[in-house]
Amino acid sequence: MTDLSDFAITKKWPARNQDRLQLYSLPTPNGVKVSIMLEETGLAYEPHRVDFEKNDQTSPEFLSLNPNNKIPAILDPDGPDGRPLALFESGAILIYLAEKTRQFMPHDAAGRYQTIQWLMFQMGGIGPMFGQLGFFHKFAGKDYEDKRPRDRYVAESRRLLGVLEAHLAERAWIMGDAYTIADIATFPWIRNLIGFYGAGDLVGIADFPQVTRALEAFVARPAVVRGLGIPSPS
Ligand SMILES: N[C@@H](CCC(=O)N[C@@H](CS)C(=O)NCC(=O)O)C(=O)O
Repeated sequence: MTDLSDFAITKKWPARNQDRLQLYSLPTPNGVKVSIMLEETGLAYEPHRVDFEKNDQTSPEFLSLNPNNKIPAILDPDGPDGRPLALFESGAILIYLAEKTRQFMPHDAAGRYQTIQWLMFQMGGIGPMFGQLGFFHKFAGKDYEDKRPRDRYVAESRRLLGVLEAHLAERAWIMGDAYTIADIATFPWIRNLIGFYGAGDLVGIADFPQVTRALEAFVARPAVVRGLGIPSPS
């Protein structure tokens, strides 16, 4: 049996089943990418809630796995060569899980690189830009008198939505007929922009019907419905 006790994170979040992949997360747009992926693949795993209200993400145990104090992170007892693997950064985790299970990533080389390209588009563009828009529209930044930072992120978010809109005009999903980790990375952020951030009108979401059409298909998937609530409050 694999022994995960060498990993300090298991002192704070004990692994009940040492053979299962351990997920440390919270249902935020970055966190649910991994819970949705795990639900889609059917891999057995144990979710652990990292409570931001208790600053769990800056605890020494969490930092031992991710020095960047951000969820999601995983610890897989059955990593490459059968050895445990700890990983942070949602994009890296999605690629790892896709390759481990051979699911949600095309098997041909060109399709694989194009999927990674759209995953990077989310990681480097949609996530950071929408996140800044959330700060200036919904959180502390909304009280700033100077609206230029907010407007900058509105414009950039609209531009990114336009890129996605044009791409989806001829495709069911980002990679065409195949539903992939690029969709699993992207649609939680679109949902968050419209829902939690309440920024749909601000970015003119009605101008992006292909994006909202694909979002509706995404949130209708049973694994997505489950993943959006994991880890649940204890
Ligand atoms: N690039 C990282 C971003 C992760 C991230 O920003 N996580 C947020 C929640 S969505 C977080 O953990 N924030 C806690 C903090 O900054 O203290 C990834 O995709 O995994």
